Amino acid sequence: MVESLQQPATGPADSGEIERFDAIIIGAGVTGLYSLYRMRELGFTVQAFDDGGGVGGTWYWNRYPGCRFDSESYSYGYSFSEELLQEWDWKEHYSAQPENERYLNYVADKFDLRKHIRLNSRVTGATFDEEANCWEVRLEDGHRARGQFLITSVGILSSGYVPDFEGIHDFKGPWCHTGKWPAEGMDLAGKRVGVIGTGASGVQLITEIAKEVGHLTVFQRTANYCAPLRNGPIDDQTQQEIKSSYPDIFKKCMETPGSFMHQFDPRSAMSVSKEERHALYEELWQEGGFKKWLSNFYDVMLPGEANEDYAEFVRNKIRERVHDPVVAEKLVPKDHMFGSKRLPCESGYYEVYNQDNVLLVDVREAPIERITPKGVKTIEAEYELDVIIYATGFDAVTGSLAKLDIKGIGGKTLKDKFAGGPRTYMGVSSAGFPNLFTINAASVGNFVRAAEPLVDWVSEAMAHVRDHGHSRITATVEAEDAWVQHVNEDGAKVLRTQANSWFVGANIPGKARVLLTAPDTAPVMRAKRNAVSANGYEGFILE
Ligand code: N01
Repeated sequence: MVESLQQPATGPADSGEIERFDAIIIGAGVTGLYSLYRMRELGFTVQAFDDGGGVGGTWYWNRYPGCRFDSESYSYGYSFSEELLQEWDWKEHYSAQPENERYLNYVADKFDLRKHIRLNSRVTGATFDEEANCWEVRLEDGHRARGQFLITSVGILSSGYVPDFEGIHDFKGPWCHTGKWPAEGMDLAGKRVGVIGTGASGVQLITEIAKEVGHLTVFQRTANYCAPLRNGPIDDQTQQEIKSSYPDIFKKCMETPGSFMHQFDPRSAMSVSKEERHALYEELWQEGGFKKWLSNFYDVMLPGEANEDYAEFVRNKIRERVHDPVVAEKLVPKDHMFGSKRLPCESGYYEVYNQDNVLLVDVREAPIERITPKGVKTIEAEYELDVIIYATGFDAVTGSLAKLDIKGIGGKTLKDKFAGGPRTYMGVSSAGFPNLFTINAASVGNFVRAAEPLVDWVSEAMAHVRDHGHSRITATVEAEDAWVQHVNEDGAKVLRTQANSWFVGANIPGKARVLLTAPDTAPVMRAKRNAVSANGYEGFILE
């Protein structure tokens, strides 16, 4: 496997002494950077540890070709600084990884956050000291630090998953996972490349590398509903319009279920004629990004007749673009509802399969048997390859937390506690783990829009603890049980629990199948948290 992102550790030299802070943050990605900023503003001493060689989290590690936003760039930036909003020019409507990484570096510099960040520092464990009421964090290099609060800003999709294929290490050529793409890149020009996985990462990667590889073999287990991203550069006039309308953009985002800029049409798809319905489908199809479904009839994103009607519309769009009808039918999803898995956006994905040097292998029909020294062997054939790329996803939400070896009261581990699925109160606190805030477990949607209010709420809860002279805050068992029951019962009704995907842990063999995030919309989650704090942190014990 290619592993080259690691650079020497930066930060204070390890003197063997235990450093002390008010709060320790694990992760210097989108959420970690804002946590640092916000908590420091509230007067806390803070330190972030990140195992990456740079800041950016997801936007540091996922540097595979084609990686970019599929929410509008200007809806994804931080909103907390008007100066930042006016200074930063997003170059494209759906910005690519290099620019996103630059943006997060710019934020780290502008707000002087780097002095609180220790890079190349993998946290290997954290234990709650019950007498001192603080967390002790251990790093791979032996370094230790203590803080009253521990904040896991480790991202929901950061623990890469490579299937345990027999013979995986026998392969003679280079191979890597999309989420750990080497900084110096992979030499794919003219090579025979195999890509396993066709989720959002695979779709972006395949489209981009098909332009340079010698031959591409795509191993697909499940076809996805992909739709055109319609990216483009932002011209000067649009740039000015964006900058003058940020309050409006963010207000819109705060009102929608997933914190995106788009609001559903309040009509039911089936309440209008087929002509009218399809006229809106077609009109939205020409628009960028998620607008195609998030500005659509509201019931397109609910299980039922409208959902299937729109699914067939998308299937036909796929059929129109792929020349070979047999290949087209393989690319048409038929085994899950539209929107029940994450919907990838693409920029020429289906046309890739019209290239003579591209082969689609259906590994549901003929599963992968093993990896061989020469390539990939399915039960039907062996495919000889120079490079293998695993676009096989992530052990979402709980995967990264489990790796941290977090020990709470009585030495109990978070990993064991979460073995049957996350047991939290509102995704942020878990009984028996005082002063730990798991702020990676936000609702899904536009990540920055969801993360900012969540970090604000957690930071204010920490200030409340400090200002009232408490030493601990932790969820009660009752509040946690009620939350888990809510996630299970109401989660069963939402579209994203209707298919097997990372949303429910079903992509990882042996992982419990439960909704890993809140079933609530973003406005409902914010209202719930605000009601909890307004009621004196109802559901928490303050000691
Ligand atoms: O991962 P995935 P991803 N044999 O889990 C296949 C975000 N994201 O990295 O569907 C063969 O979606 C698996 O097949 P199946 C976004 O939230 C955002 O692509 O399980 N195949 C699937 O095709 C997204 O949802 C952007 O049958 C195997 C693929 O691997 C999330 O990250 C861009 C297999 C994994 O798809 C994860 O996306 C990229 C096996 N044993 C990602 N195991 C943006 O645009 C797995 N697969 C912002």
